Amino acid sequence: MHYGDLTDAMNLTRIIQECQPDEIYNLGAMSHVAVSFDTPEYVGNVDGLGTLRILEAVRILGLEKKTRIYQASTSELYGGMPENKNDKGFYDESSPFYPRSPYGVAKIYGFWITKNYREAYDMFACNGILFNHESPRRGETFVTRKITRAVSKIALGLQDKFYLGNLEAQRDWGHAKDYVRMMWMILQADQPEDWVIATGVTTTVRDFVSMAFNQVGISLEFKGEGVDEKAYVTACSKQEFQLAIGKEVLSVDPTYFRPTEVDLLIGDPSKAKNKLGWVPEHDLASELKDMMASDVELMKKDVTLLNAGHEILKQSE
Ligand code: F7E
Repeated sequence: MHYGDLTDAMNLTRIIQECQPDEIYNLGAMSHVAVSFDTPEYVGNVDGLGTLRILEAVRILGLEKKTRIYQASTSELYGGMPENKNDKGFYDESSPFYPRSPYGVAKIYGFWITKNYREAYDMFACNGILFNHESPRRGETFVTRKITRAVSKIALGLQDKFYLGNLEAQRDWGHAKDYVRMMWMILQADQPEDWVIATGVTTTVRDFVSMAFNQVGISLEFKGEGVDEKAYVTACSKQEFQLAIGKEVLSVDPTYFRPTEVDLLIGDPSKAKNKLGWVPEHDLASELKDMMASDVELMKKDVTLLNAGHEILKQSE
């Protein structure tokens, strides 16, 4: 393990010189789209110029022929512009870009500088244009994990309700396990190229919420529109997770709206499937099952701690 910093070219160059790596996976970034509006310069430095620093270190160390580089590119490059989808209604490797956040703009620099170094210096440098990928390890402020954590807490009686921003947004959510395997496959390919990794299915945030509650046997109905939309419990089928029928569990909070939103993303992974033989093992349902099972277990530990706390309080009274 080495201490690294994408804003420090000397540090990166020294680490790469010491390690003489066969492969570099640049997954380093400030990756939260909403936060990038608050820290645009930092994001440009880390996500954009940080990519250049790695490429340039490999080049000046004379490792162009030894070190293969994977750049974590993103579906945020497309910005969800409907007119830029292909004939089949998907974004693919030839769809034009139109980023809608400082994060997307910084990542577009990372994309092009990777492609440029590949062409200019004949380096094995590739972009994986990954659509959203989730798992139980997803950061707690990204929408999927925020939902699975909140739903688990609400089902266990640890929390009353929760708040989200744009429920209409649609994302192509895949499982991180499948996507990370594909990152590795990209660097084992015969030629350096850019690849779209996606499931080809898109789902609204609202439907993701319903699916997460369904995992604990709770059905919902949504009422109201825009900032007034709310979700209420309509049925509970599991003995373990019983809530009052009609209970309000979700409201919209405009704090979570973004200055510019990416409304809909859906990717076409045909190239990765046909050329590299990538076969994803998960769909959204199995991914959600994984995330909910993990968060329910995690939150049950909170219940145990809470009960132990109550017991101590009772004894001290
Ligand atoms: O938002 C909406 C939000 O923050 C998804 C990153 O890994 O994937 C990720 O970017 C959608 C957006 O991910 C809340 O407005 C509603 O439309 O989970 P997210 P993202 O912005 O799609 C791409 C591929 C990356 O490259 C990024 O690094 O959900 N949404 N309510 C909300 N989002 C959040 N975070 N929190 C809410 O309360």
